[in-house]
Amino acid sequence: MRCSLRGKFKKEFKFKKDKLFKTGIAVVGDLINFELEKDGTGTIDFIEERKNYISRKAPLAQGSSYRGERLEQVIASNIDNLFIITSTARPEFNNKTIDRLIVAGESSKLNIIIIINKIDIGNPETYVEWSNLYRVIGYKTILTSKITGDGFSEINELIIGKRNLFWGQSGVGKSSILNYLFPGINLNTGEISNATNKGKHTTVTSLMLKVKAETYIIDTPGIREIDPFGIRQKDLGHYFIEFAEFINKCRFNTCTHDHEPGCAVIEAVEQNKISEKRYDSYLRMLESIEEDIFF
Ligand SMILES: Nc1nc2c(ncn2[C@@H]2O[C@H](COP(=O)(O)OP(=O)(O)OP(=O)(O)O)[C@@H](O)[C@H]2O)c(=O)[nH]1
Ligand SMILES: [Mg+2]
Ligand SMILES: [Zn+2]
Repeated sequence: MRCSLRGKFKKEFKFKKDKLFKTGIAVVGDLINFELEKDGTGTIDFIEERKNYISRKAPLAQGSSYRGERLEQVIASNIDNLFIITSTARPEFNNKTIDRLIVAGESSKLNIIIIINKIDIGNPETYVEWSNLYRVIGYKTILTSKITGDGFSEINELIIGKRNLFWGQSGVGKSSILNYLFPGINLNTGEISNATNKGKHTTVTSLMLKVKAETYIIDTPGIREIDPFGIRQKDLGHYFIEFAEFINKCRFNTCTHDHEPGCAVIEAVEQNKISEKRYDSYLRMLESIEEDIFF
């Protein structure tokens, strides 16, 4: 049903100086009431409070207002599972992006599942090593390929009775995976650019579909960049879940695990109890928070 928003919502969200606004008034996953108009369209007059939602900083081009301020872009709401989709190659596997998506998911308290797709074209040594890294931390990790059919039965079991969000870079195979699971849905899929090995942003709007009783999937447009929204430097470590057992042992309770003496996280990295690759991601994110005027 095509719906528009009642004017009152737009007023609430109108931009004012010195105030942060969300860009999504009604987003995929929201529960709403609408009034049926004579022309068959609907007018949304009520949006239920969100149980949860996931967001990122809006890309600069559309979200900046002045002096680098970044608005929050809500991706979807009322979600149970966040499937983070990556690929072994074409586009190249990118652990830094996974770690950013994990931070967004953890800060929204979602159940996170990591999918490494296209194992038919990847190097097994590399993708097995990466999947083990995330599995050891505690994340369910699934290796998939639409060519070999690997991994799909596992996804199928996890989605039952849940609202499932599929998120990741363009071209990793989000829409292809959903088409494989539910052949009738016919989502658009696109080629990978031979020049850049990147996706061409085939999916342009998020779409939620009911695929079984009480079971929903959400296909989303591929993202170019992901900066989680609203995360403070001192909180970032909490979203790297394997840091948890060390964080309380740092000498200073304001420790950002960057340079501080007596940091138990740094010590754990030195003793190989925390992966150096994950710690690198952490430091990179910490830096990017610092650079922003608004976190
Ligand atoms: N070799 C191989 N190619 C795959 C696999 N899954 C998807 N692809 C291909 O990857 C390309 C991109 O797939 P899409 O499903 O459009 O990717 P997407 O993540 O939805 O991309 P956006 O909508 O742009 O975000 C297509 O050419 C697919 O055929 C796989 O398991 N193996
Ligand atoms: Mg797509
Ligand atoms: Zn520390």
